[in-house]
Amino acid sequence: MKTIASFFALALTSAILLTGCGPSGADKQAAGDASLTFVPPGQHDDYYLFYSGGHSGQVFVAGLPSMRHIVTIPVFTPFPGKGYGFDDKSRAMLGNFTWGDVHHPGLSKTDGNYDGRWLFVNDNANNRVARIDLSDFKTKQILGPLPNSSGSHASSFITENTEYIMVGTRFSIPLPKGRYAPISEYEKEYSGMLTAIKVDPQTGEMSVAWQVLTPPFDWDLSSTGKGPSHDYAFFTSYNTEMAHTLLETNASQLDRDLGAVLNWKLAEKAVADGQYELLDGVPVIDPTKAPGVLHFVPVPKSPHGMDTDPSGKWVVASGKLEPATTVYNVEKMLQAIESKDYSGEKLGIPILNFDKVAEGVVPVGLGPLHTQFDGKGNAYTSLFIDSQVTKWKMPPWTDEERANLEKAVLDKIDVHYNIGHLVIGGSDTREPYGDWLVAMNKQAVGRPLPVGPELPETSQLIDIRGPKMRMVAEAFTDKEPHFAQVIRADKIKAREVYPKDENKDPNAVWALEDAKVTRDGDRIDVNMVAIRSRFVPDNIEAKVGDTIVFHITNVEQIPGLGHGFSLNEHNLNGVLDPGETKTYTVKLDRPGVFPFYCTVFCSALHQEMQGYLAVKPADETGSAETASAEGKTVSSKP
Ligand code: RUQ
Ligand code: CUA
Repeated sequence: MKTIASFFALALTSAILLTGCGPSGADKQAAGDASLTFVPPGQHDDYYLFYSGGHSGQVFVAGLPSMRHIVTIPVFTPFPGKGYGFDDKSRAMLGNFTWGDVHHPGLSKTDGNYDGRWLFVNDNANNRVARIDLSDFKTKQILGPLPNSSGSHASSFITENTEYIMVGTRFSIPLPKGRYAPISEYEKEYSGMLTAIKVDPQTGEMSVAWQVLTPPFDWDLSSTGKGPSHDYAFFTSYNTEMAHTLLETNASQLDRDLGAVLNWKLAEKAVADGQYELLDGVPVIDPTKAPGVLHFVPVPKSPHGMDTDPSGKWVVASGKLEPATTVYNVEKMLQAIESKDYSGEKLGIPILNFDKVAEGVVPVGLGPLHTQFDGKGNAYTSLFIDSQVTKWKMPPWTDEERANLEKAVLDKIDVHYNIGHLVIGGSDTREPYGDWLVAMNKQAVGRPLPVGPELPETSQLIDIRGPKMRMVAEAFTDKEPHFAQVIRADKIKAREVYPKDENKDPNAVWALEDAKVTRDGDRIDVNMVAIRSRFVPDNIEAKVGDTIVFHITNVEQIPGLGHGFSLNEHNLNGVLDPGETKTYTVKLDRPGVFPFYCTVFCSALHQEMQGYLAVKPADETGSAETASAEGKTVSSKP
């Protein structure tokens, strides 16, 4: 009996499967693939994924392979969630800008590999570069607007030992900035610029080191050398035509544009030898007067990305309007430079002979943009028009492959839809991780749940461990990742609190009895303690016309125990991490009583963490006092 019952049960199950109930084969396959990205609750991802946030002005941090968003790092844009852009320091850093356009994050390197210290990002709109400290995931410096540069698109690309961050200006303008010249004089009066930003090896502090003047091309992307190409940085331009209107057609005339081959060692030497002129305070090298600093190399056609492989022996560039990608042989480039084997010059800059330095042109597909490397001899190129990623074999090629480079194309995979950048962890280092590829796609119609006409961006995770690429997961982000960087999680040592003994802020107060209010003329300094679950002092008096300066110390030393500080109707929201001191300056322009409270859910009595700033009319006599039981008025000079 039992056997018969089992037989019927089995027959029934088979019938259900055959008649199509339950997941389809493709869905089951997808579910199986997704398990590759599964990170159980409470466990950590293997990698950090840092997305540039485009015109959000931020950086998004996700885990890989789960693709889960972990945190947003505000860089060029105020972000109340982290109290960024409200305290005096971050406000000063942002300057008069409230946004930026972040395109290319670049991790700091030592000996050609990521060292986990800093992440640099560019602002294409306002010509700035910022440094994020990876010990606390906070923006510590914003450099710029850079002199003599307008649109820092070709950055942030980091040299092998973080000697420099390379920047190419996207737009050419009359220099120095502030000078007018009619656009009809574009070729003569406008200039492009390549910039080297020096990074202090101890502190990460950035400063503009020197610049190299160029014709008014539009510099697009960059890549730094390593190994045999250590001394070099490479840049593409999409407007060798030097058009200034209707670039869509006018900058697509030539079959080959010119890329730049910059020898930064020789540029350093030129500066040391005094071969420069100061322009807006920066040593600017005229490369026609400093031979060797700059060469051009022809790149087919309207190029975009230019990427150096892990060995530093090959540089790959893609022309958007050419269905192929070109591999340059660094050794041949160096020989050509050495023997001055040129095919001509442009405005005094020698042009390397394409046929002598190009190793081969690989027919990857339509609209190639960017290339990444897996460290196992393979390259992966994003195809904007075909909406695909092509995997292909890097040189050295066999004679058979060389005779027909279609044979070097190994695999293609569809992405949805138009892909821009793609990233493989460590692709720009000596040792790529070579296991995951993230495709960052534009115009992802139909992918997410509908959220209105403007879509989020999609990124798709592709497993590249086997011979065939395999898409395993998809995630969405706010606008708008361009490029990303991936680093092994154990490379980053993130701190959990700011230890009390490392707090060097002269206005920090740690003991409740040291909290105080000090008046000096129209200025009131409040040295305040934030502790679960109160502010000390919590009652403060002032008058209209005063400037009140809050120096608030979160004295907690427990991981994750932040406090906030919001002052009603004064557009102020601070966030203080454990052990942190921040300063907030507020000009008091109207009378009233303004509550302040903690915005971070810090304890069971978080709601009680509040106080009052009572502002008297200006003509009322009496000086600022604190009515708080703790916290005292130390000096009160009327
Ligand atoms: S760009 S989609 Cu701003 Cu990096 Cu190539
Ligand atoms: Cu402190 Cu809520």
